[in-house]
Amino acid sequence: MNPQEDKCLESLDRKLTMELGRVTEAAAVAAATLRGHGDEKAADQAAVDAMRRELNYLPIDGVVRIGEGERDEAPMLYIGEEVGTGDGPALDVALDPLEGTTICAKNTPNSLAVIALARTGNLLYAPDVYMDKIAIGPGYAKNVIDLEAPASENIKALAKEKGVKPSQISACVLDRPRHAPIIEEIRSTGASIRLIGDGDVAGVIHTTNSEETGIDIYIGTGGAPEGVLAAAALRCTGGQMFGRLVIKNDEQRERTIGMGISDPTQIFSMEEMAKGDVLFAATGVTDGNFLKGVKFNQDNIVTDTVVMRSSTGTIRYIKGVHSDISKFHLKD
Ligand code: VTB
Repeated sequence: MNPQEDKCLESLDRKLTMELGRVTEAAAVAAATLRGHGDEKAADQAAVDAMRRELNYLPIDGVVRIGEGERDEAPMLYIGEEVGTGDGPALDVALDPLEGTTICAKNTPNSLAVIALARTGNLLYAPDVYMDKIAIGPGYAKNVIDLEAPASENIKALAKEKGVKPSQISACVLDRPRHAPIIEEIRSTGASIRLIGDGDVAGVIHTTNSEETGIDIYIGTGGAPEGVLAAAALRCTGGQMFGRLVIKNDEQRERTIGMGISDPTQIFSMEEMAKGDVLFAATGVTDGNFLKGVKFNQDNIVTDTVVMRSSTGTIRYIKGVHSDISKFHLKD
């Protein structure tokens, strides 16, 4: 690429960062119309439809790499679907129109609409399996955390690095029976645990602003696609994250290798999960620790969105006050 072309893409990226916020706003508003209705599928479908519509206005030649599932199981935003107008840079797209479908269905905190973009080949094409994850926010020495070390050691190392007692550290963990040993380990240090029902993309992002969220570290096993999305966000905010796929059988191993991951047992750093310049956007669906949920007012709809870019490290919080609500194509 010659320098002029590069510059052209650079400025396109600048605009794209802002445009991405429109994509997550649309998905979040659609999902929020079904917030608290107890119907995960309907809320997810509404978010998918809205995100896809808005995404296809973007001047990109995008391919969904982290999406709603394999082509045969997800009719829209499936892995491999081409998105955008086709005119523009060739990009990998990672998305989750409704991260935390159960949270949305119950109208509890921290469900989000999320998306990340990177140049083709720069996102980890992770299969829909579990991933062991560990993440902390910015400002700590390199390699304070170690995915292979016991949770108690990670808590103690982080406390030392932060200059506090382990009892002053707070960890975020998905509330799942599989996490019983990790929970016991963490509690043995005196640290506090925030158990979350779903939404580990938000859980990881919360570590980046512990003063606001009260979360210092994320530990546990969640979805691999959500791991890549979280890594993309952390690339922009700073922080450290490591992930390793949990491969349970030969079918998963073959699928993983088929997606281009030659060593399925590899521990990926956040830089390996999301390389190069990364753009990330999220809009709150339900009220959360770092983004408010969508508000439906008499004359407008209000959204709370964060857009970020790794190459500049700029993080923008955008409060959208939408007076023309027809653009959201909401059903009665
Ligand atoms: C997590 C969580 C997601 O999946 O990744 C989780 O962040 C992992 O799967 O919101 P299990 O529910 O099987 O534990 C979600 O809950 C939904 O995709």
